Amino acid sequence: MRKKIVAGNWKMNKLMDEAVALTSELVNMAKDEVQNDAKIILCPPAIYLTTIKKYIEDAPNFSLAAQNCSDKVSGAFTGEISAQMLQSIGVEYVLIGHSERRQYFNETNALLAEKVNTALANGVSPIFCCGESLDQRQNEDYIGFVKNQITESLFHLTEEELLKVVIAYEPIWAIGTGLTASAEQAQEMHAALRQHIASKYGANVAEEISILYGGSVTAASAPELFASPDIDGGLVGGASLKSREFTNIIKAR
Ligand code: G2H
Repeated sequence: MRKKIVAGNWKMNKLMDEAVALTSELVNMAKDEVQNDAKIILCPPAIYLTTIKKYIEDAPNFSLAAQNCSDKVSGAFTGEISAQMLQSIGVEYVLIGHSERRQYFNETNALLAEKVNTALANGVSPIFCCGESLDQRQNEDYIGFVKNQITESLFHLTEEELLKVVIAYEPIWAIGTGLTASAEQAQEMHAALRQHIASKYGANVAEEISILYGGSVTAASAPELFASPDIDGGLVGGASLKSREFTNIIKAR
């Protein structure tokens, strides 16, 4: 059985008191919402991780993810946060390759492969983000483009390592735009990515990998998306900043 996951990517939002209030509300509303095989992952700004950890202590279905980590192990890299540091404060997951990092910080597939390696080497599971732009969807082999992101950043991993990775398909044209991919569009890509993984690692491994959908997910769009056979939950941005809306997305899982 694949893990069902709903992750909330807060991006660069919320001040400390707001972050604490949001977490407390979510824990109150959603701590009994999911069965043992399901997870809620909060991805606050790194500066809040240690504090937020205390607020999810009594909610075993909640975990934390950082939004990024360095590709380097340690040393003179001012401003960076290492995977080992995340592990040392009990953070289980890290987003790697979000399209905003690819776009604004020039993160390439090769660099992301290094980040995946350092995360795994330190016991932090990557939530690896991939997705195509609108131009690529309209003018290129968009499925081939996303498959290649996975090939270049993940296909050097052993089977055991890959099984620790969660994949998040986030079409760039649907991110923060209010344009959600239809359940059919998302399912088409998720099935293609699972098939791609099967071609390299075999069907059993592909069946075990959770593939999340991200891009303007709301409580209204989540039920149909999450009911699709290859969609194992969501990576939610804007709608994860509102406790009631995010709880309703969790319930749709
Ligand atoms: C995609 C998503 C969360 P939003 O970036 O990663 O954000 O739901 O606001 O499109």
